[in-house]
Amino acid sequence: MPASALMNVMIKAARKAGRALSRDFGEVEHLQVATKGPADFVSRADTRAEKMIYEELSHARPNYCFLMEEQGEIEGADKTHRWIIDPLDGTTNFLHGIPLFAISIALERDGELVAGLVYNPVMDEMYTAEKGRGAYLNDRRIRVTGREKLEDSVVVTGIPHRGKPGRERFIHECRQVMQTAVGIRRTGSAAVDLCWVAAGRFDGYWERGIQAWDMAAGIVIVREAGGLVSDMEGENNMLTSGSVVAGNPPVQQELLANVTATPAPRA
Ligand code: 2AM
Ligand code: CA
Repeated sequence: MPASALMNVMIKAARKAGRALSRDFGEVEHLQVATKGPADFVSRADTRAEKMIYEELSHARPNYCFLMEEQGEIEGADKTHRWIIDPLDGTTNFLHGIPLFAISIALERDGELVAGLVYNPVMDEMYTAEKGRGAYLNDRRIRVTGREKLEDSVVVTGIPHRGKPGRERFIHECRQVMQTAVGIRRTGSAAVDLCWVAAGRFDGYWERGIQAWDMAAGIVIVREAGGLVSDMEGENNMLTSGSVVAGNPPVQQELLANVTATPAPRA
């Protein structure tokens, strides 16, 4: 299916920012040896990519609202539309020279996620989906896996970062899932995790404590690839609760049941 006018706008913004991020990623390698470290450089790359995306999208759709990782909320005259943007998901990977990071752009209409794009510029993987139109990796239609049981599944998760709450609970959830799943993976980018579920590389994904911009685009992509996405309550409040469970339909259900199976420590 040819990309819609809306998706072409999103793709143009992502490609432009992706070129800049790729260049900066090349630089990071040199900076690894510098005593000061590349953290400031990466944060500048991040901010620059966000500005590029913001400029492209606000030019093409002048009245839409924005929610962005770096600049936060920007109100527009059209309250029915909101872009949700992460210019660099997987910052820690980027900083360490690991080529697993992505640009994430989602569009909400009347509070509902209707379009998502995730672009990993190093692998040149562009994931796109619009509600009712299917999910794509570059020009190829993608679908979630057909595995029916967690015991046959490889699932991916996110580990709470140093200084963040929820470590004990995470270890508890991991122990639960380890008892059944074939294996557990960790990429360091929530956007990549969701897209790799959509593309059938992982059968399921769970994580807590992430932000709306980490997951908004990926949620549309998983759903349009035939998968299910909910929060830890089995509800549709992922963006506000910060928790997410995704997968092909049976594995998503079983993973949700496992992760929430027994009372867990909150620390
Ligand atoms: P980011 O790279 O945009 O911050 C993976 O577990 C998710 O956690 C990623 O989507 C990543 O998004 C986010 N993340 C990385 N470092 C983090 C931190 N220190 N605190 C909270 N979230 C983080
Ligand atoms: Ca992020």
